Amino acid sequence: MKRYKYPSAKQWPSICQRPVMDSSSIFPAVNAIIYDVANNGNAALKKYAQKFDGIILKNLSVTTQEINAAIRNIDPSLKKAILQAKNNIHKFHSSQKQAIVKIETTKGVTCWRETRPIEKVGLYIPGGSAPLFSTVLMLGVPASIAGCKEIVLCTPPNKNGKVHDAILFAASLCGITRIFKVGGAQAIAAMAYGTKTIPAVNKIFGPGNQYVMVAKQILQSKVAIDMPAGPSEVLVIADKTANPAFVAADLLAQAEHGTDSQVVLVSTDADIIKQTEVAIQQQLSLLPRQNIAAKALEHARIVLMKNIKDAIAFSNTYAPEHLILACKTTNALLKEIHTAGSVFIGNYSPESVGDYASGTNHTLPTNGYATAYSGVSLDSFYKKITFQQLTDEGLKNIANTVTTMAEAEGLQAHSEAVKVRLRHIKKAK
Ligand code: HSO
Ligand code: ZN
Repeated sequence: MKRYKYPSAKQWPSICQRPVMDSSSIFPAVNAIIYDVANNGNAALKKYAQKFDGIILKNLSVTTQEINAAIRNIDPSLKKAILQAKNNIHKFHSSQKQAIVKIETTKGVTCWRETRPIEKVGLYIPGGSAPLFSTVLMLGVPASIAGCKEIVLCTPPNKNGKVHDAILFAASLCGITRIFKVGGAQAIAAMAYGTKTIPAVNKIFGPGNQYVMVAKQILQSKVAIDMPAGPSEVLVIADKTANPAFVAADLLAQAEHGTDSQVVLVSTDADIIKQTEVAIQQQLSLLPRQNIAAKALEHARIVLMKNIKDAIAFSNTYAPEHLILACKTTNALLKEIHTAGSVFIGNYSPESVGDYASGTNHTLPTNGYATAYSGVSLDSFYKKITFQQLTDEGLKNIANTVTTMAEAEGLQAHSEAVKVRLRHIKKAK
């Protein structure tokens, strides 16, 4: 862990720096996979399933029988948990629907905006060391509320050629039926270009390893993506009211994601820091993923600050994916938070609840992108179209403004498109 005591504001940016990930070395490999999938479609996907997942696949699609078996086989208590999480995520994301507001900007000139679902979306769900079926809900629920016509899901199969029951159950809850046993950069390429089996989509969502991230980055000229991604992060602000055992647990929850997880503790109280460090050591030894968490903690940062105001300002500089406020919070303090993906307020709001079940989305901007990006929401699955309608009166009211500006830009035809109508209106009267 790296420890800092009362760093000056000048030092904050360097403390806040994320490790620079140089992915240039894997670009050639990812480009080759993309090229192969674009040209050889399913055959390339089956070749990579054998190479990377160790399985010979006859069929890339998950069958209805497989989905039904997963629904039958899933552990009843897990089923119940997924159902409650899905309901909360559904409630919160449904509340994001917006009414159409028509505005008369000038008399007779009416403007408004309407949303339309992105027609085809692709969801990528990593397999790997932890099958993230919670991410199926986080992406599938808003996609289905938005009304996306085609929702495609790609996820790598295990060694037996199977997809985790919970992934299939969560997908079925969201009405997703087009599920493919394809992982890695090849899955992103398949959803971008389409193959005989897998439809090409308009936007790709979801986390993944470096190969997946690089593939999304490369294919951005062909398909929209949710957001650039980096390792997951948490920043906890703790004052003397914090509970060190809770803070330690939250830091470890983040650390167990991966050895590259970013863990930051900012506190105004040296005792709380000390007690949290002790609690981390006690709790760490009990965790099944302690090796991963311990590695992540090696580059964790602990910052002692003079006051909460500085702690919040530091957090705004860091722009954390998750911000936990283990401190006395007031509305005035919340207003000071300008930059974060998702905020957890008070001692009883661990990040884990947002990761799974409170209702908010867990697909959030990392790597400082919270400065300009928002997490996935209902909006992420919509396009917004603006409309305008003018009456003859409206056109007369705005004509002079448009013709004056058009002519000053040297665009006479723009001006004429207005004037021809004005002459027509005059004649008709
Ligand atoms: N904390 C992760 C989401 C997640 N956690 C999934 C557990 N499962 C990124 O926000
Ligand atoms: Zn998590």
